[in-house]
Amino acid sequence: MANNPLAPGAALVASVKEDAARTQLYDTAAIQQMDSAHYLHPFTDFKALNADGARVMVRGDGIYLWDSQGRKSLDGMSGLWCVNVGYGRTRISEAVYRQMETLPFYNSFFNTTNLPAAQLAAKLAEISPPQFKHVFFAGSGSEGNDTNLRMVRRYWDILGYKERHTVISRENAYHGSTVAGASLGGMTGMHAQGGLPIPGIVHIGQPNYVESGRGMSEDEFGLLAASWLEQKILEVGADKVAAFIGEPVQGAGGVVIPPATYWPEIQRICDKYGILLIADEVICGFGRLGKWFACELFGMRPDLITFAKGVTSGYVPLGGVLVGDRVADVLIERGGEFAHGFTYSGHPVACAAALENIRIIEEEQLVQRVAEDTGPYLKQRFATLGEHPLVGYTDSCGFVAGLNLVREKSSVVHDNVSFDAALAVGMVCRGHMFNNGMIMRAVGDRMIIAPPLVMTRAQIDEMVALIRHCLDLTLADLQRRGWV
Ligand code: PXG
Repeated sequence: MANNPLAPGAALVASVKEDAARTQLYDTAAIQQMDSAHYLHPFTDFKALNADGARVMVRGDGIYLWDSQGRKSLDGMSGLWCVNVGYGRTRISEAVYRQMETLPFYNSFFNTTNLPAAQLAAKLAEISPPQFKHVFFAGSGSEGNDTNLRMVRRYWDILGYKERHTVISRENAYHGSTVAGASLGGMTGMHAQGGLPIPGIVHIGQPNYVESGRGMSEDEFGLLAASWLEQKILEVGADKVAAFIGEPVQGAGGVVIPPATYWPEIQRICDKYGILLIADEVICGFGRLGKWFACELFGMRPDLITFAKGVTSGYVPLGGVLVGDRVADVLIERGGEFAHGFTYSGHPVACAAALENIRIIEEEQLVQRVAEDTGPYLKQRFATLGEHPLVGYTDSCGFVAGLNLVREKSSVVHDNVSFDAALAVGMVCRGHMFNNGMIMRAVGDRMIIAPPLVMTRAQIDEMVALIRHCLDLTLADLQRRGWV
C-alpha cells in the first residue's frame, strides 16, 4: 500500500482522528511485522505473539476502540483499568498541548517547582481524606509503591526503630512490576522470575470468599482473613513490622471484593500494633468504586495511598503516593533530605493532564454517578448474567465486576464445580469476547470488567447483552469440544 502512513520508513501522518478513522490507510500486516521484529511487549510470550501478530489499536472514542482493520470494540477494561473519563477527550489533549507549548519539562529537585505540579498537589489534598495534605509524585503505580517501601522504612528509621522494616502484603496482590512492586505483589509467577521477593516482604492469604470461605458466612470469613495479619505480625515480631499494604479491592488478582468485616478488622489490627497502613488505590482511586478513594468506602484510615492510572485517565503516565499526616509530619519535621525521587516527579505535562481529567470528573459528577446511578445499575444488570448456564457467581463494586465460569452450578457458591484449570476456559471465553467486539479480562476462569466511568445506562445494557452473546458462543464452543 503506497500511501500507508504507518508503513516502516513512511512519515507518521496518521495522528489526526480523521486519518485514524480511514482504516484502509493501515497496512496491518506491515505494522505487525514491524512490531514483532522490534517491540518486546509487557507480560507477553514474545514468540507466541510474533506467530499470531498483535492487534493494532488505532483510535478510541468514549467507551469504544477501533483497530487497524476497522473493527470496533466496547472497552470493558478502560484500557487497563485507567481511562476513567473515556477516550477522545479533547480538553485533556488541549491542556497537554498548552502545557507543552509553555513548559514541557522542568525538574522539581533543586528548589524549583512548576505550576501544574503545585496545583495538582493542592487538588489531591482537597479531594482525598482529611489526613492527606501531601503528595510525592512518581511516573507510575510501580514507582509509587517503590516510594512507599522506602518511605515507610525511612519513617521508622527517623523515629529510631531501625528494625521495623518488614512489609506485609497478600498473596496474589498486584503492586507493580519493578523489583519492589513485584516483591510487594503476591504473584508467584512473578516471584519465580528474578529471585523475588526481596528480603523484608512477607505475604498472607487474600480475602477471597469464593475460594476460601467454605462453611462460613461472608462476615465470618472477613474476620478470619483479617486474623491472618495478626498471626503474621506475631510470627515476624511486632517490633519488626513497618506496614501492611493492600488493594481495597484486588484488581489484577481477579476483582476480589472483600467481605464488609475485613478492612475494619485490618485497621483495628494495624492500630493495635502501631503498623502503617498503605492502601494501593492505583485501580480503586478516582471514582472507580464510587468514591474519590475506595478507603472511604471500606472503613480504612490509611497512612499512605498509592495512585496512578485514573489520575490522568491514562492519557499520560503519572503515579505517586498521597502521604498522610502521621508520616509527612515525621519526614518533614525530623527527616532532613529524603534521598528519593524521579526525573519525572511532578512532570508539568502529566500534572496538567491530571488537573483537566479531575475537572472533567468533577463537572460530570462521575464519582457521584457511579455511587448512585450507573454503579447500582451495573450491579443489577451484571447480576442477570448469573442466570447463564456457564456462570456460577457474579459480583460487583462500583465500576468493577466479575463472573466465574463453572462446569456445574450449585445454589451454594462453594459447591460449584470448576473446570480443570489446564483447559484454560477463561482464555477460550476471552477469545470469543475479543473476536466479537467485547474487551473483557480473564483471570483464570473469572471474567472481569472495569469499564470507563462515563458509561451510560444504555451502554451498560449494550455491554451486558454483548457479554451474554459471547457467553453463548463460549458455551457452544465448549459443548463442541466435549468439555461440558
Ligand atoms: N498497583 C496496582 C493495584 C495496580 O493495579 C500497579 C500498582 C502498578 O502500576 P503501573 O503503573 O506501574 O503499571 C497496578 C497496575 C492486569 C494489569 O493484568 C494490572 C495492572 C498493570 C498491568 C496489568 O490487570 N495494574
